Amino acid sequence: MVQKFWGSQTKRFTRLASRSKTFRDDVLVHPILRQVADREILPHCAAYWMNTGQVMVIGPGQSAQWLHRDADNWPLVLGPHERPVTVSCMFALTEFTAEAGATRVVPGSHRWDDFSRVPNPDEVIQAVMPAGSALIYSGTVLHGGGENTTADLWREGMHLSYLVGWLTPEEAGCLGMSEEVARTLRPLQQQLLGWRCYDGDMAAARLWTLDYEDIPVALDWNKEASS
Ligand SMILES: O=C(O)CCC(=O)C(=O)O
Repeated sequence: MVQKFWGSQTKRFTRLASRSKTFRDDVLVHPILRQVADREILPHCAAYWMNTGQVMVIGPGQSAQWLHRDADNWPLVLGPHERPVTVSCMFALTEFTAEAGATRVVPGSHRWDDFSRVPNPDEVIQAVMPAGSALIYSGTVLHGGGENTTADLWREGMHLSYLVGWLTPEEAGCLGMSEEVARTLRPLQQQLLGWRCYDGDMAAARLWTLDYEDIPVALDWNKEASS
């Protein structure tokens, strides 16, 4: 099932923060994306972290992916009247044309009263955009990869999403990178990648701790740096 969702003619890979300094220094912490996340999901958590950082390359012959909501991962919090928990961004690394499989989107579907409703064909549009552009959308917007009808064009997209810090992300961001690299990062990067604990407002609202401590404390990062 999940293989069908990923696509038989689609190449995907994760661990972008470990593979690319540009990703971790410029993309992961991009001010525009964080402004969107600060406005949409930060009101509902003490901090958010990375949900996904993936490259999705749709090849010739790939059929359209079924429409879905990123928040489908957390069914109990999914619903039009719930508070948003995740925001996503799809970057066009190559030109997103309709023929090459530009992402299909159903604008306004995050406001539907009935999330089981199937969209009419005329409600589905494609995020046609030049390389270098990006589509930012809420986790409750219906969307999916488009069909690639070209003979030889590969549509290269990069997906970054954030999630409220009290939900489990799709990717185990911290396991995708070595501790050696993680300890050199800024606190914000560490927190987005799961190398910091989630410190809520209440004394008892601490998650993702190690030995009851924040991760850098438990791993003695500062001590080692100053010795
Ligand atoms: O490749 C795309 O345009 C969208 C892919 C997607 O939404 C997903 O795999 O979750």
